[in-house]
Amino acid sequence: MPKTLTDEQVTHFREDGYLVVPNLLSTEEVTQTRDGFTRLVREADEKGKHPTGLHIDFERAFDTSGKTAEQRELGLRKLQSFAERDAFFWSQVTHPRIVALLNDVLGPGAQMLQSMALVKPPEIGIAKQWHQDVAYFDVEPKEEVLGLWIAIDDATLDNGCMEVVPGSHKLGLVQHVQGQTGWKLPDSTVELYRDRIVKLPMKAGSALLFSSLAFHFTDHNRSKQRRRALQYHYVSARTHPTATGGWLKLWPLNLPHPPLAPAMAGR
Ligand SMILES: O=C(O)CCC(=O)C(=O)O
Repeated sequence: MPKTLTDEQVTHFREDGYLVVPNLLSTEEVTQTRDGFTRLVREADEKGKHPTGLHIDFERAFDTSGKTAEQRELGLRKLQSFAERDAFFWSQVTHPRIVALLNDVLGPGAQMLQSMALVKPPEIGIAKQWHQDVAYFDVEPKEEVLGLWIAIDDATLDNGCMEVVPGSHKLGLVQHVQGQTGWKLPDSTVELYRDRIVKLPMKAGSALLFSSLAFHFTDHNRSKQRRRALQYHYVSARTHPTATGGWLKLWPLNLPHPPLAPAMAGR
């Protein structure tokens, strides 16, 4: 497969643990993705229960009762496990442009570990504390897990753009503690790296390819605009769940249909 990234880009990814990929999605693809989020929220009930079983969470400060689907979308916090159930998003996860990118950093045969969309509603979208994504994933080798975070709105300093600590992926998995939104690094760890933090505002359609060992954070949304982003996690062909990760599913990217779409269930 021809290379998509330059040698300099691959070196940046390996040394710093992340790489910004400008314009990974076209304007039209960004619009289609936003429409996909709207469709999934409208297919779900008031509590966010979707017929296919994908997960929809609303921001804690948002009360869904008595709201129309259109109003509920403005309180959306997270969609999870949707690409493996939905044809539009499965075709995005497995798009040749993305597979070529993965090939450059993970080698051939990458698999999808997880699909998420993270939506910070205007003004009430809370911060995701500093963490390493592998704190959530019982897989090995941890060095061969990466996230592809794609901005679906302009991600700015006011609405919660990504922030990273370059080189932190070389520390391996460090201790986490439970925080308001799941695992987080202890404050004392974050303080050690505070002066190395890089903030990464990005245009809609641009992406952050990052090691799942990289320390990262997104702040509260203090703006009046939503901040929608996709986050797909991929692993190399040889990555496997550990003894405690038996529940994890790894999806090969050459499957022509979303593996958990209702019509496929039970096959
Ligand atoms: O998009 C965000 O707000 C942060 C996402 C993130 O770091 C995560 O869910 O692991």
